[in-house]
Amino acid sequence: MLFDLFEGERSRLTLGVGAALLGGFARERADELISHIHDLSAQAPFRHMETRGGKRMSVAMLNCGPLGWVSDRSGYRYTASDPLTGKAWPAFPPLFLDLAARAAQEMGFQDFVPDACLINRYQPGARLSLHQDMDEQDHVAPIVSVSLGLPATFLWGGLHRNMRPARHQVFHGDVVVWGGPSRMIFHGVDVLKDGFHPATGTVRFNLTFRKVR
Ligand code: MD3
Ligand code: FE
Repeated sequence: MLFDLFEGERSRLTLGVGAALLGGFARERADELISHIHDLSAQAPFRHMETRGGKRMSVAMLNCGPLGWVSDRSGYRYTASDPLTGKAWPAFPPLFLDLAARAAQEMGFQDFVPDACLINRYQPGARLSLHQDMDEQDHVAPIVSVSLGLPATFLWGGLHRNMRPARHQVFHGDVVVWGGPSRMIFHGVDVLKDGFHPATGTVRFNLTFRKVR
């Protein structure tokens, strides 16, 4: 595949004002990140949340940090405890905070301290339809995302849902930072293709670090 030629290179791709894909930024810590994901999932299991309309999301999720994003028939919100276990979401592994701050800094956002990290797990066939992230009170702070395992296609739309999205491949260890005017862009992830990645097997993980409050 043509993309494999470039997979080993570190590169920055500007997606919009305040938004860029930092190729390979998390690569050298990827194994540690994945091992933390496995530990976290023993404390707060991956689950398929329901949308307000009662549909089961194809992406499985869990959270770590002070706040976690949840969705059910009453809608979307951030909570301090896991509705499944009643316990606080597991704490941030220090590496998570460190990596998120370094990636934000790379894009000029100083002192990024997220209070939530949503961990998405995509199995083949899973997708995330076009949406805006607007459940956070802070619309100024950036969001930092880390891709692990199988490659995926990001959909990068506009400020209106009806704009046809651009498509960007993301690979194991890639980081996307978006803030400023790009914070409210419609985005999503295309249907995950079958595959095998030595670090994650048959899945893709994505971490999104957010400042909610
Ligand atoms: C922002 N997750 O959890 S994050 C989400 O790969 C979410 O799991 C996706 O969207 C995932 O809310 C994508 C990275 C991303 C990609 C494209 C964007 C964030 C974006 C385009 C515009 C704004
Ligand atoms: Fe999103």
